[in-house]
This record gives sequence, C-alpha cells and structure tokens, in this order.
Amino acid sequence: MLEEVRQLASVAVEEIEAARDDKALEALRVHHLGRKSRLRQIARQIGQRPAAQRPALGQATACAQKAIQQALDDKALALRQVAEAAALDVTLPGRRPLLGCAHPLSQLTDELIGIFQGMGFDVADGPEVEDEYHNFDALNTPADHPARDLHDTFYLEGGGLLRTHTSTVQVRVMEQTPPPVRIISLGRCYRRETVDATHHFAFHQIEGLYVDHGVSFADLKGTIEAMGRQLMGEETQVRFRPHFFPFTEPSVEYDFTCICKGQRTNCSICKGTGWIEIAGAGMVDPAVFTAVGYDPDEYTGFAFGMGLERIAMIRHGIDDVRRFLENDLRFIRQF
Ligand code: 2NM
Repeated sequence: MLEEVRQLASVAVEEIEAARDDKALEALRVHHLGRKSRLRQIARQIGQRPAAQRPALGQATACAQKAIQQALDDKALALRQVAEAAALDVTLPGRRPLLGCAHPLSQLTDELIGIFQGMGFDVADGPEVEDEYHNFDALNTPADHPARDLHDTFYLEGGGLLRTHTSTVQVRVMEQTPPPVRIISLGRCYRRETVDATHHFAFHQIEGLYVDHGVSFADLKGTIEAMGRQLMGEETQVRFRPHFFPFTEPSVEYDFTCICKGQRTNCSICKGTGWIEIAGAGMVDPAVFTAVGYDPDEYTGFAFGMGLERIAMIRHGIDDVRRFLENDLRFIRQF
C-alpha cells in the first residue's frame, strides 16, 4: 500500500503539471484530493491496518497530499502568469514615475547650510536621544530649572531623554575639539507639548557656535545680520533685545524686519509691529566652557539658536505647524 500511495502522488503531480487551464486543474484537484479520491480512501483505512504499519502509512499519505497540493498551487500560479502575459499590451502609454521634491524644512536646511558654509562654518551632527548631562548640566541648566520638569521633556526608561535643542551637539563638539570651533548644527528636537496649529512636540532647529580668541558680541551681531539679509532679503534689519538663557551671558533675543516692511497695520505675520521675533543668541557662558574643558579666561564665543518651522511658515504663508510632519504629498508638493 505504501508503494501505491507514492505512485498516486507521482501520477497526480504529473497530470497537474500537464493541465491546460483552471477548469482541468479543478477537476484534477477533486480527483486526487477530493472526498472520493483513492488517497482519502486509503487515509480512512489506516486505522484498520496492523499497528506497525500505521505510522509509515500515515506519513506517506500526508506527504502525498502535501506534494499534490503544492503542485496544484504552483500550477495555478503558472496559469495566472501565462494569462497575464497574454493580456499585456505593450502599446499602452507608459506610467510616469512619481517625482519627489524636497520638504520645505529640508529646503530651508540646505539654504542655511549654504549661508553658513559661506561664512566658514562646518556642519556638525549628533544624536537625538541624549543624556541629561549633554542636554542640561553641561549647558549650565541646574536640576531645578523649569526646562527639566518631567512635564516639559520626554524622558526615556534608563535615564535617556529626547534632546530639547541641538546645543547638545555643540557641547559634544567642544568636548572633542580644541578651539577654534566654528560650527552649525541642525536637526530635530523635542519637547512635551500639546499639539495645535502653533505648537508641536517635534520641531527643527539650527544652532551656531563660534569660539576663538577675542570673539566678541560684534561678531555675533554681524553674523546674525548676514544670515538675516541672505535669508529674508538684502533690506532686512535686525534688532537685539536683552534676554536670559542659562548657557549664554549676556543673552539676547533678535527680531528681523517683517516682509510687510511695517506698512500694514493688519499684517498677519508681525501684527503691525514691523518686527518678527526670530530667535535667541548670546556669548557662551564661562560655566559652559569650564564644563567642556575650555579655559574661559583664554577664549570667548558666541552661540545662537533658531527654530526652522517659524521661518518656513513666514516664507511660505503656512498657517499650521502640524503640516510639516504629516507627510501629506498634497502639502509638500506645493513648495
Ligand atoms: C539659543 C540661544 C542662545 C546656544 C548655546 C550653545 C552652547 F552650546 F554653545 F552653549 N549652543 N547654542 C544658544 C544660545 C542657543 O537658542 C535659542
């Protein structure tokens, strides 16, 4: 009987391979695997065979069934492919491949890299998952500072956190490189924030750092002004207002003149003030230099940080910060 089972399988596979169409294939399936098939008949009788023969016979019938089913599946696929090939019309017009475009934040990033490379800055990169030391302690931000509140930052199990600014990159570069250092860092940052049209838990930043002998606040002002003119137009003016950051002293916030030139009292960007708040900057605090192993008596430096979303929103008239991360091609294709 073992021999018969093997014979059944090999005949079935041969017939299946020779089938001409789906109908013939279905008839073969019923004939070889159906309820009335010889194989099923044998399978039903296994229980009546001597116990010593049962395992080998059971295995052989299962094996035969599997081989036949496999042959049926293979043949069905082959028939389908033949049918599809026959239906292929090589005279149809071709399908246009999807053309990509750069995301508005990527465009801005590339432009800023060009502007700062023109002023001698290198581009530095670092991790988005950081430790408290590089995100806060080394930046003169004490444990009781509000920015470190559990509700303001994403903390990970095991002590890590998602960086809240790219200053972490500046710290890492300073730890590894003696002055002079002239770098920008760009990338994604995070904060715990309820998402709405003007707030997001993920945002993008550019930061710059220049450390050397004798770097002054005048260098900071000149650099920011040069960036403003290249980014927003040659006639752009910059104003600096006193501010506080833990990692710079003195610290400022700076504004650019609005693209409405202060002419429109109902301007949606500057609200008629003529100025748009852009970002912050300052002279690197001596405590930061000490943390990274620089001598604060020998070196001075300036640093600045700027959010990219706000700039891109002003430039393109985008009214909802959530659009940047939705990856909706209808949005991205507009820029
Ligand atoms: C800002 C404003 C002011 C800043 C400071 C540093 C570092 F690492 F050098 F201390 N990097 N970036 C800085 C200074 C960032 O963002 C609004």
